[in-house]
Amino acid sequence: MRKLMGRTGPVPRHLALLAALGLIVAACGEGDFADENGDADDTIQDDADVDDDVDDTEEEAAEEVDVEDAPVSDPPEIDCDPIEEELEEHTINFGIGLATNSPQGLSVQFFGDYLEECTDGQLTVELFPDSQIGDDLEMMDGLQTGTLEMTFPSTSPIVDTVPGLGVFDLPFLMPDAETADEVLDSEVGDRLLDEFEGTGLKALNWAENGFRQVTNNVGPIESPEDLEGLNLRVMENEIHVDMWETLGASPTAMAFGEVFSALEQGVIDGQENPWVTNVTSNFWEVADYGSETRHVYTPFIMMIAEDFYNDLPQEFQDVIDEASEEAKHYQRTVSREMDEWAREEFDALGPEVNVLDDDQLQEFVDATEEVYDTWAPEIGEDVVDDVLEIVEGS
Ligand code: TK8
Repeated sequence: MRKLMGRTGPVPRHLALLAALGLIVAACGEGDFADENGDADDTIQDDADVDDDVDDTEEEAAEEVDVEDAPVSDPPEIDCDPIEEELEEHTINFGIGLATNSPQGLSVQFFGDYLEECTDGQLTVELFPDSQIGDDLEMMDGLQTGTLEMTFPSTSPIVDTVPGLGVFDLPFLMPDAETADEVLDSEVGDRLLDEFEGTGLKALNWAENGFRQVTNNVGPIESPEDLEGLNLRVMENEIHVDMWETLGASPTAMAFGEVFSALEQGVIDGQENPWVTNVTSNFWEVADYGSETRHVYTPFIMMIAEDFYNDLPQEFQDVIDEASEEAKHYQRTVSREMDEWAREEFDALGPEVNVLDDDQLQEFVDATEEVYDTWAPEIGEDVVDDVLEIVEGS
């Protein structure tokens, strides 16, 4: 038996460019990814309609949570000899699912500052936060079709491209952030990133989404019985669907950008994301309860369009590599610094919060054991074994 160790704020008024870009991305994104990869259709709901998103966001007019009180380190010093040689200038459009003030958003801003400073302003980044121009799969599609240069998806919706990433979707796998680092920065971590080669997507680095917690409008989650019949939004990933069904919930796979309004309209009872997302994407506004279950640790992967990257001069490629390496460390640091603060903030903002103790969590661990046996062959036994070896040795 395994033992347990251990939508969003005021989005800036849409620029014409942004809306246009979003429409192009959405149009190109529709269905393509799922079709190319076979069986994704059944888990993917209707693609977000960008026009609707704009209206929804204005109606929501949620207040942005002030993260200035969060115990967050300043970005590291940028230490480089700026490239003085004049090369072709580029603006890198960088779309993300989360908010500008999330660890993801903060690290992309730092990444942009790094590029700007070290290329003497020749490479700049334009950030499109809050799934404004599409969800993880649509933005990846944008990279593949040349309408977007960079994005930062969770691993879970992209297991059709690299099945080994599904290892991170196994319930209660990761004991803590240090072990996550060991896995991400290991040989198997490198292997998984290398598997993107030739897909049109270049995986630059691992960052972290973090440990996921359940929020809902029915009651506190303390044991699997509390999940009975709960209509929980999950990521577009069949391992997650299976895990929640195994626990007795009624999961609905849905793209991230639709979650806030689905909760607001009562289409779903709950969702699960790290505390920092539950705060910065305003899920506290549409939840009565938050339960610290830490059921899955999800990484993020910083990605750049392969063709765009390959066509850049070596000097620019080197700066992008360095900047993404620095941004990765900063992102992980901030994510961890904000996690506990965000739980307290979520609590202070209204919902009732409960933290499950090890005995309570063990019930969930025992109940989901079979998920490993079901999915290890799909994920790849070698990947699962390599990751378990690191986890068990930690
Ligand atoms: C944002 C997503 C999000 C993920 C989800 O683009 O879908 O719930 O946790 O962070 O990647």
